[in-house]
Amino acid sequence: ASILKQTYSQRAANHTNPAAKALLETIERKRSNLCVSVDVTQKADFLRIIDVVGPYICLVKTHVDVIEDFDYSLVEQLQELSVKHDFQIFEDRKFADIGNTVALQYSSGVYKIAQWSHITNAHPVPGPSIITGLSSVGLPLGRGLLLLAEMSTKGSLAVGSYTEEAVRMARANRDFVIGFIAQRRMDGIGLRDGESSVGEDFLVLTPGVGLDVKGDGMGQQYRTPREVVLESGCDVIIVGRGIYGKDNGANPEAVRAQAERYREEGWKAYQERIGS
Ligand code: S5P
Repeated sequence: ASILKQTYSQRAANHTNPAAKALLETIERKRSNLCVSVDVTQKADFLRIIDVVGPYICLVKTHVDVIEDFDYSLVEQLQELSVKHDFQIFEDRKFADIGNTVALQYSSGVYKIAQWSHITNAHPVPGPSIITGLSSVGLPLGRGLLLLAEMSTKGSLAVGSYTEEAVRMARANRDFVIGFIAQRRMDGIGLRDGESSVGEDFLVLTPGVGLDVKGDGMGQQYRTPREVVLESGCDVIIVGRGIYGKDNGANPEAVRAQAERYREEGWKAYQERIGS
């Protein structure tokens, strides 16, 4: 059957990369295609939000470099929560440098991202060498990479032939590149004469998801879970401020209610897509 009609657990069998498999299995087990993006600057807010949304999500997306009181114990507490609530971890690092530099940024420094983040992402702008650099660190650890093939922002330059080249880079590195940050399915994009995308199953994780507002006044553009999952065929919805709000998730019951709401909307759209 077409990928669009396959269940997440059927699709887990299409993958050999451990991070892709684990994400798909987690989605099915928890009946959640919701990833929460926790973009807050204080450790206490970060951990409280994750503990509240944990039961409703398959994946936590972090920007670890915005946390002001970061120390490595934060990583240990995040890992404990990921076991407690059964979710995967995605550091949204958006690597964009030469292979040697990104390998250092991924493995070393204060954050040692490769040690704890199952999934990370990269801009394709440097070309295939960025994958060579990151995979030298991540592949032996069973990690997976997403390429930013498109962006959610107004005026994004990641369109047309740039997006096509991103998909070609992924096709050439299917052991490590598990999918895309994009706004729609990438199946068949950038195929050259004689090439086919049969047997390909890239995951599409999609930010710019919100039910109540259309934008944020700084270029972000929001679409609904239904538009993203049902109409555009994406696999995971990424929601930040729509869930933790304007007050860094100060009201846990409000955060919990939003997580439940987005989980439900995302899952309904998926069920409608596969026709169950
Ligand atoms: O195209 C993109 C790619 C990403 S990873 N647009 C995005 O918004 N993101 C990230 O998703 C962004 O860095 C932020 O962490 C999250 C969206 O947050 P929200 O509060 O607007 O839902």
